[in-house]
Amino acid sequence: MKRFVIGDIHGCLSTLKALIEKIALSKNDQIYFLGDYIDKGKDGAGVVDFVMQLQQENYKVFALRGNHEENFLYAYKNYNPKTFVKFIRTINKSGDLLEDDGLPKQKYLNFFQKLDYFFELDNFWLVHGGFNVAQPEKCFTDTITMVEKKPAEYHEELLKGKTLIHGHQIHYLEKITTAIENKAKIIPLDNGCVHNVRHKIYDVTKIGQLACLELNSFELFLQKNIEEG
Ligand SMILES: [Mn+2]
Repeated sequence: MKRFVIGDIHGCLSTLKALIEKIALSKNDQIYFLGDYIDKGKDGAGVVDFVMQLQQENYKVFALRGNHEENFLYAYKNYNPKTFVKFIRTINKSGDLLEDDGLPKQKYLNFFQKLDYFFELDNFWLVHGGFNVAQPEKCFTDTITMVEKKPAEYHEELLKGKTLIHGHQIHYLEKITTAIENKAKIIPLDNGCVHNVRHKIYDVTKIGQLACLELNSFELFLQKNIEEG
């Protein structure tokens, strides 16, 4: 049994499918997603459909919540017809998550609401952003920090010496591979796969890949962005 952890996908469905092929996922394996399935890229709804399909086909899927799923739910909770549709369709380019009348499709709401904030495994913590280690009493209840924290921080005692694996903040490939080679206590897995053409801050020659770490072998799998258009 292998345990695969996949970073931020942001609507890159073809890239995700290619990565799943590359790792030769079987139904005995576990697959963990670090959140941020939607927005920025062109097919967030398709990514969620694909993850739900894996679940329905009885793959062992463990899905975390990113700030983009959290923000979708927050915007819906504070529903305002004009701003909600503008936020989802125009700003986030995720109109496919909505019905024609502008309300969210129920299947996506259900999926987002069920997403976990973190997983604790034998030797690992998996979380989208990080933990509030500055306030120990809130460390495992501060869900805003779990989806939003940048940069992720470590605390030996609170995190029991287990390795923290997170997404949310784009890291250059070299930073990711170095953390894995050194078995660092914090391992970032977001290489900004959606940004293969331009980015206002990052050098796009060092980002643009969807990363997957297999936890038993510590092998890193990379899939270059293959989205069209
Ligand atoms: Mn994020």
